[in-house]
Amino acid sequence: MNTEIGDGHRGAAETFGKIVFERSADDYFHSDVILIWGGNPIYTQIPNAHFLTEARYKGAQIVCIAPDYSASSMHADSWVPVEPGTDAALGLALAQVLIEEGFVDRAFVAEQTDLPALVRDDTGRFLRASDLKNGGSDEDLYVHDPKKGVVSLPKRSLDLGGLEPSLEGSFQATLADGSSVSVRPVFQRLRELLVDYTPEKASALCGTPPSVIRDLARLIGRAKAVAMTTTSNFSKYYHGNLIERAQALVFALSGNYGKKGSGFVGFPFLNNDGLEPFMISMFDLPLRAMISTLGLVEEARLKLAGYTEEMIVCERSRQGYEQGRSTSGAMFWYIHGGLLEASEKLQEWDPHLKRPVREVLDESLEKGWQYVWPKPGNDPRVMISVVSNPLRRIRCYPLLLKHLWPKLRTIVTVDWRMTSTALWSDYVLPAAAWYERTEHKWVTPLVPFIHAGEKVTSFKEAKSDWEIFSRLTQAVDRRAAARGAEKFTDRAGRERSFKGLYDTFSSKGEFGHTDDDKVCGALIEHSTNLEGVEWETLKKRGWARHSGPGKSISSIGIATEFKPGETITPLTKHVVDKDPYPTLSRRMQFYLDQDLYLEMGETLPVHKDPPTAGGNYPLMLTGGHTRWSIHAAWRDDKLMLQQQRGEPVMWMSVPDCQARGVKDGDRVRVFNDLDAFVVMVKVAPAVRAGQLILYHAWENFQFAKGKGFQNLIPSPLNPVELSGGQFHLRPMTICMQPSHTDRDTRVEVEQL
Ligand SMILES: Nc1nc2c(c(=O)[nH]1)N[C@H]1C(S)=C(S)[C@@H](COP(=O)(O)OP(=O)(O)OC[C@H]3O[C@@H](n4cnc5c(=O)[nH]c(N)nc54)[C@H](O)[C@@H]3O)O[C@H]1N2
Ligand SMILES: Nc1nc2c(c(=O)[nH]1)N[C@H]1C(S)=C(S)[C@@H](COP(=O)(O)OP(=O)(O)OC[C@H]3O[C@@H](n4cnc5c(=O)[nH]c(N)nc54)[C@H](O)[C@@H]3O)O[C@H]1N2
Ligand SMILES: [Mo]
Repeated sequence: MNTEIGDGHRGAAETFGKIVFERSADDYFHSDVILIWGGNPIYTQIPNAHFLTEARYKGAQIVCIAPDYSASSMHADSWVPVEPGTDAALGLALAQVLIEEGFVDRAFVAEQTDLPALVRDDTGRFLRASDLKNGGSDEDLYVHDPKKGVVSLPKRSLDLGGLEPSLEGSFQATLADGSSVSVRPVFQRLRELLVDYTPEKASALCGTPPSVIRDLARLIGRAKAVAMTTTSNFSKYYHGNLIERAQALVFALSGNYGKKGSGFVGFPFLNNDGLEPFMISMFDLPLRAMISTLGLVEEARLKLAGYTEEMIVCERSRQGYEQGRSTSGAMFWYIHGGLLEASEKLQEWDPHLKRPVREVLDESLEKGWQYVWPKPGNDPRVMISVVSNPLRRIRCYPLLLKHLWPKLRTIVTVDWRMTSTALWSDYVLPAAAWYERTEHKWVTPLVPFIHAGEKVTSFKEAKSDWEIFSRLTQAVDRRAAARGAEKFTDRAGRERSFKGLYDTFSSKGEFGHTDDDKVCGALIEHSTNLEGVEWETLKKRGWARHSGPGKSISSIGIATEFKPGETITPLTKHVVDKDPYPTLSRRMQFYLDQDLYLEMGETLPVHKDPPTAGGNYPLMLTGGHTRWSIHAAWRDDKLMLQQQRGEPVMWMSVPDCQARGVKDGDRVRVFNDLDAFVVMVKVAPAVRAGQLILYHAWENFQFAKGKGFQNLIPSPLNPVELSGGQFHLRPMTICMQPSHTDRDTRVEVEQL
C-alpha cells in the first residue's frame, strides 16, 4: 500500500531493511539540531508542530532544507535552499565535508554500518563466504583487520568482539580456486566517490551555495544530537531512494542514531498488534493448531539461523508476497491497471536507462525478484475500494479507466463521500463516519497514544465498515450455498472452500453484524503492546499510551523499549543492544550489489538529475500535502474551500508568471506530452523559479471538464525498484516494491 501512494521510503528500506522507525515528538527536546529535510510539518503535522517550537525554547536550532520558502521554513532558524529532487548531491557533499574535516564517528561507523565490509574490485560485489570456500554462504561478508587479516563480519550481533576493521585501504583475498583478488572496504570506495561531491561540485548539481553546505556540515558535525523530522516526500521522487540513502549516510557518519534526540527517521506507524492473533482466534481449533504449529516450526528454523524476532517478522512478510498471501498495490496498477504505458517513453526522460523498463520488469517477474498477484494474464474481475480513492490518488489514473475498468465486472466503493472513484463504481456502500461508529484509531510514535471513539450519532443508511463486511461475507456464504459452489481458486491459484465462511468471520456467531464494540475489545485484549489497557477504561478515558512497538510488521521496526516517563528514540535495540538490522549485512547498508544496482551504477548513493517525466518542458510540477484537508476528505467541503481560493489552485513563482504574462487568479492551461488540465494560479513569492506547486488531493470533478491534475503525472517505473532475490531486497509489507512518484513531472504553462 505505501509504495503505491508514494510513502514507500525505498532508500530507508535499502539501508535499514525496514521503513517503520520514528521518535516521539517530545524527543526533539533532546536535540540540538533539527533538520526539516524534505517535508513541511507546519502543514502536515499540524497537531504536533508545537513540539518543534518548544524544542527551540530548549535550545534546538531548526534548519529547513527545501526548494521553496515553505511554511515550515518560516518557523525555522535557517533555510537551506536546494533544487527540487537534488538532495542526494547535497547529502553527499555534507558527507564529504564530515569526512574531510574529521567529524566521522569511526567506532560507530565500524560497528553499525557496512562501511568496513570488503568489496571485490573485479566484480564490484561484496566478498562473500561463497567466494572463499566451496559451499560457503553468500550471506556471510568480510572485513579486514590490520592484526587478523581478512575475517568474517559478525552476523548474530553487531558487537565486533575486539575486531578493529579497517575503513580505508586496499587488500588481497584468496578465493576458493586459489586465485587472488583485490578488495576495498565500502568506506574506501565511498571516499573515492566523494571526490566528485565537494561542496563546489555538488553546488553545481543542487544549487545550494558551497559555504552553506560547509556551515551545515560543521553544525551537524559539532552537535551532540541531530534529528530529522518525519517526511514522505522523497519517496515521491523517481530518484528518492538515492536521496534517502545519502541522508541516512550523513546521520551515520556523524554517529547520530540511537541516542536521545538524534536520527534520520523512516515512516511513522504505531499499531496495536492484536489483529493477527485476533484473526487466528477466529479459525476453528484444528486449523488454529495447525497454523500455530507451522508458525513455531518456521520460527525455530529462523532463530537457529540467527534471526532476531524482528527479522523473523520481516521474513514471514516476504514469504507472504512470494506465496501470494499479499500483493503489491503498485505492481497491481502497473500491470493490471495498465500504468506501465506511461513509462514507455522513459528512455527519453532518464538518460541513465540502458534498456526499456518493460524488459527489466519481465526479467524481474521471471526471476522471482518481484511478484504480482493475480499473475499477468489472469485478469481481475471485481474491485472493492475501501478507505481509498484510486481514481484520485493514483498518478495517471486515466490509464486505469482505459485498461482496468473494462476488465472489471463489478466495482464497489465503500466510503462516506461521493469520491472520484465512487462516481465510476457500480455500487457505493455508505460507510459510517467517525462519530457514527465505535472504534479505536491507529497512530504514530510521534504521539504514541491509542484513541478510542464511541458512536454518538447515526446518519441515514450508513453502516460501519465492520457491519458492511460482516453482511457482505454472510451474503457471499449464502449465495455460494444456494448456487452449490463449494470452492474457488484464489489469486495465487490455490483452491479454497466457501464452507463455513461466515462462521469463521463471526467466530461462530460470537461477533455479530453490529458488534463493533466487542471487536474493538477483542483487538485490545489480543495486543501485546497495550499492557494493562482495558477497552472499557480506555473508552471512558479516551486514550492510553502504547507500552511498546509490539510485534506487528507495521511497528516492530521502531526497535526500542517505550519506557514510562521517557521520550521514544528509535533503533536503540541496534545501537545500544547490538541487535543486527534486518539487512543482508545485518548493518545499516550503504552498499548494494544486486544486479540492477550494478547495472544502474547505484551500488553507493550517487546523485542523478531528476528525469524529465512527461517530456522535456521547463517547469517542474512538484507537490505537497495540503494544509486544508487530509487528502480528498474535506477537499471539496464548502467551509474549507472558503478558507482558500474556492477551487483548485497552483502556486507559481513571480519570474515564471512574469515571463508568461500570468497574473494572480488567472486560469491557465498546464500541459505536457501526456495531457493537459486547467487551473487557477496563485502568484507565490515563496516558490523558486522553475518550480510549480500543486498541493495534492483535489478531486477530479473540481477541475474544468472533470480533468484532474494527476492525468499528466506519468509516475515512471524506476527499474532499480524491480530488484529482488537478495536477503532484504525482496518485496515486504509496505516497502521494497516498485513505487509511484509524481514530483519529477515536467510541464509548460500557457495563458488560456
Ligand atoms: N499527485 C499526488 N498524488 C498523491 C499524493 C501526492 O502528494 N501527490 N500523495 C499520496 C499519498 S502520500 C497518499 S497517503 C494518498 C492518499 O490517497 P487516499 O488514501 O486515496 O485519499 P483520499 O482521496 O482522501 O481517499 C480516501 C478515502 O477514504 C475515505 N475514508 C476515510 N475514513 C474512512 C473509513 O473509516 N471507512 C471508509 N470506508 N472510508 C473512509 C475518505 O472519505 C476518502 O474518500 O494519495 C497519494 N497520491
Ligand atoms: N494537513 C494535512 N496533513 C497531512 C496530510 C494531509 O493530507 N493534510 N497527509 C499525511 C500523509 S498521508 C503524508 S504522506 C504526510 C506527508 O508529509 P510531508 O512529507 O511533510 O509532506 P509534503 O507536503 O509531501 O512535503 C512537501 C514539502 O517538502 C519540501 N520539498 C519538496 N521537494 C523537495 C526536495 O526536493 N528537497 C527538499 N529538501 N525538500 C523538498 C517542500 O518544502 C514541500 O513543501 O502528511 C500527512 N499529514
Ligand atoms: Mo501518505
